[in-house]
Amino acid sequence: MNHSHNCRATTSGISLALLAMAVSSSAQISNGSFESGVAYPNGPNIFVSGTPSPWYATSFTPDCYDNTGVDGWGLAGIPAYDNMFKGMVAADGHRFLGFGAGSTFSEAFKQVMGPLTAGNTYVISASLAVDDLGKALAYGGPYKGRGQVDVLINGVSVGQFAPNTASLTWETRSVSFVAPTASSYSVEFVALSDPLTHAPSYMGLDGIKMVPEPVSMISLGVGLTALAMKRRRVRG
Ligand SMILES: [Ca+2]
Repeated sequence: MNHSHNCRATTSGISLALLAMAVSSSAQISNGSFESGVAYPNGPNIFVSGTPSPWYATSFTPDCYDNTGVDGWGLAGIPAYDNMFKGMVAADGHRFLGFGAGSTFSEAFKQVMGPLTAGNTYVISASLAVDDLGKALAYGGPYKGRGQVDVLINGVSVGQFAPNTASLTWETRSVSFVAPTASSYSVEFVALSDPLTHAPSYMGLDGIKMVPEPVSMISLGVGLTALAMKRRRVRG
């Protein structure tokens, strides 16, 4: 076995260990997939927020959907709610959140999350879907738009999840931001109507995650590779 091969293998081991540390220590968002906690303590109710802790509604009443139907809006549909997201399976686990926006309202939900490192860049990603089949006339609809989702950190917008390109289909969306200096941090998602048609829009969100910007980890890898090459030159 030659010496340079050994060196490379060690470097790669260090990179993976650091990468794992960076990812495992970055669970700033809790319950990002809405899988834990009771969504509706007194049973599904369209006039009550279905946001399981530590999420809470900041505008109107976002709705929890549950593939199993044990809590939240069973996917068999509730007649009064016109079968919104009928047949939709969660992108991750068995629950997702639905929320809508029209000309006079924008539903929103929020949580106080774990600490961030000020000045570092983070990426928030999620699965986004839209039910644009024109249902729920009595509840802010008909929802025919493909809306977007405003992402706020400490009450300040850091970008939007762009509208879906297909109906009832989970698509991955992300925005990145530089963490401000603050004593605590919150993340909030606000439903926005269709940016083109302004039609009321009803979206689903699931699998919300926050991780350090991959670029910084690539830089780390480049740094370690440079270090390894330097060592190799010295030893070789
Ligand atoms: Ca989920």
